[in-house]
Amino acid sequence: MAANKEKIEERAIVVGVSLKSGNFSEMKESLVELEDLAFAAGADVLANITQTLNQFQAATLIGKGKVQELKELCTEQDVTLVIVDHTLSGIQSRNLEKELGLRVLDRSQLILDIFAQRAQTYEGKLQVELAQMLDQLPRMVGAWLGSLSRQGGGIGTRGPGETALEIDRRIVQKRIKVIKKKLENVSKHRAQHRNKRKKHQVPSFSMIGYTNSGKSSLLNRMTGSQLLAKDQLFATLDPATRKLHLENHGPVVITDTVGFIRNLPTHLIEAFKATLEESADADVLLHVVDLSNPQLNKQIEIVDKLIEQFEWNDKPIIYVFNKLDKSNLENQFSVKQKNRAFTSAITGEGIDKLKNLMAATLKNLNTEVVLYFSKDQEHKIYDLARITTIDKTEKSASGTTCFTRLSEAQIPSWSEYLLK
Ligand SMILES: Nc1nc2c(ncn2[C@@H]2O[C@H](COP(=O)(O)OP(=O)(O)OP(=O)(O)O)[C@@H](O)[C@H]2O)c(=O)[nH]1
Ligand SMILES: [Mg+2]
Repeated sequence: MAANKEKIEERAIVVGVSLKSGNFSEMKESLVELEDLAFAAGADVLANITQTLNQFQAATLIGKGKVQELKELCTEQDVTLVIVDHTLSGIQSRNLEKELGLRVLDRSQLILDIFAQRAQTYEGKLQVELAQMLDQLPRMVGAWLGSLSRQGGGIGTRGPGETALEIDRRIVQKRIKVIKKKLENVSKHRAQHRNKRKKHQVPSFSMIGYTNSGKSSLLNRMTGSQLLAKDQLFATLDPATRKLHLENHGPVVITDTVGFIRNLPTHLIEAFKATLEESADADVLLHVVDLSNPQLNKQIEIVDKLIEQFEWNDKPIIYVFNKLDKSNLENQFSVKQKNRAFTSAITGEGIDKLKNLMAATLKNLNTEVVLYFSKDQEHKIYDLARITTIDKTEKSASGTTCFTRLSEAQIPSWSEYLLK
């Protein structure tokens, strides 16, 4: 994966942990991904170490011996940052940082840092700040208690500590309130935009999928846009909507949005609710999959689970198996999903088939209707042809009958011409 070369400042070591009762290969897969994430954040990953434990250690997550091993490796490699592929409590972060004399991040904090680096828009920046605040809040208690216990704690030290902690917590909570309020306002504005689109009755698609699967590239290829597409995790943060004319249907809009990954921080999901609502509003979801990725089925499973969690599964989903140009046959044969298209955003292969499938999916969503236009209303047929395909027309001396399909949203504005 292409690194953020211009920004590489950190020399990092990544740490994978799992329980003996857990799944070792899953831990390895996740750790490889963590290296990509570290790369995307601008760190050079020099080494990785793993530990399988009977149970996690309350003080440092990993065992004492492992901390020593890690410390030696850090000195040897002149490391500036340690990233642990597991959630760390406030106490654990603090203890590890003390032991190692280095900054220690966990997976969530790393992802949040990437998002903080990428955020461009006012809304994006607010969402990231909210996620970071929400993430920090539960860690604060542990970090404070950790510091007290290190000082010996006991009578007299606890009171002021708790007061200071409460003040800090209140500051963070206050800030959270302020950001939420600001985000609500942005969200309202955005909803108004969407309503406008609804009024125009334009069917909408939303690109979703694992990060780096090629969502932005596909949107660019289909609509001739120039959205940022990059071999980097989480290249896209802010949603973008583009128009497209589907030959067998009419105008539609497609929205590109932030990608997903395994163990997406829950605070991030909460903070990005407004962005995700944009997808929730679409008529059809395009689930873009990197067909060339060895983990493709795992990635589909992760995205499918999120779709379920967001309660989007009542929508039609088209699986778009992208990067066909560099995938092997074995991966292609492993595809089980039925409503699917195989594409390459680079060569353009399969894009027309995808567009046909999109039109057909919309058609299925629509209801067959028969509309009658008297002679003086016939100019309305041009408007009709702009939003849907007219399958058949029958002319008579007094007017024209049209056989077509309309969506639930479209029908009300045509009710006066409706025969059936
Ligand atoms: N070979 C090949 N590469 C592709 C294809 N589609 C996208 N890519 C490459 O994959 C990388 C990621 O593409 P993006 O379009 O940024 O992916 P994305 O899904 O928008 O990623 P995020 O916004 O980071 O979630 C880029 O380097 C693209 O050039 C494809 O069909 N074939
Ligand atoms: Mg993108």
